[in-house]
Amino acid sequence: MTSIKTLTRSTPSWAKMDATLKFQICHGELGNCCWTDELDDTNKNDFELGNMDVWDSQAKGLGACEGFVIPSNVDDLRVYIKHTSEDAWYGQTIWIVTECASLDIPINEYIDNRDYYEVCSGDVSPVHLREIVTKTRSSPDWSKMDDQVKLQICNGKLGCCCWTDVLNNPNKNDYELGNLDHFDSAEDGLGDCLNFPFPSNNADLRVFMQHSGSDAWYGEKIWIAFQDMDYNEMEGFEITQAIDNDEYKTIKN
Ligand SMILES: [Ca+2]
Ligand SMILES: [Ca+2]
Ligand SMILES: [Ca+2]
Ligand SMILES: [Ca+2]
Repeated sequence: MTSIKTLTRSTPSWAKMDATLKFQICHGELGNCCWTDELDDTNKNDFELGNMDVWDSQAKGLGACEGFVIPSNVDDLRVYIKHTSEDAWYGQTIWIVTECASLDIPINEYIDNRDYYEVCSGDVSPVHLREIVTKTRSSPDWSKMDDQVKLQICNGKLGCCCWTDVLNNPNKNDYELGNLDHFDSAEDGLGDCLNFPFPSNNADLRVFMQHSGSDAWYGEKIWIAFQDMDYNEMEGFEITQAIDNDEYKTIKN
């Protein structure tokens, strides 16, 4: 291995960071891994909006990953990122570069708060998302909503995420007091989450919600169903707080 390259997203404004990342690269048997040091280019303000940074030396923190042997026919490369502070980083792509190859991995989620994740490289043996069900609280009165929410659903790996469109049944007044609403099609707004692959029915799901508009929603629970699941098998997540305006909130992390 000769270098790692990182491309920081150009939006949103908080995508940049003034902190560092550490990478762990593994393949083959358990423990066949290298760690970088903290990636930090002392001659440059790194991880800035829209910028590519190249980590190709000990001085920049490549550490034990410099010269780490990655066979050209490797089919199980695993990449982990350790975040080291409280300044979130939202990358667009990372590259793992060897003398004869460059593997690019898209990043579809930000990392923050010293989290450590395996990076999603897309090799899931999938089950597919088919339905989302929401339950609105029956009280207080303002729990109901005529505005819009979208969900982001991720599995345990950094960037293995889909976004729904606005979840809305075209022929129904959704999110009314005490009601269950079912979203199971493109028309209902499942967006990229419709048929999105997850590694298993009991994947380590992480669920986030984005609200828009000024009519708050106070849900009670959200269920997510994969292919052929019946209602009783759906994985449910309690909602513990209302969401309003342009808030983005964690339902389960
Ligand atoms: Ca910076
Ligand atoms: Ca930031
Ligand atoms: Ca409301
Ligand atoms: Ca409504």
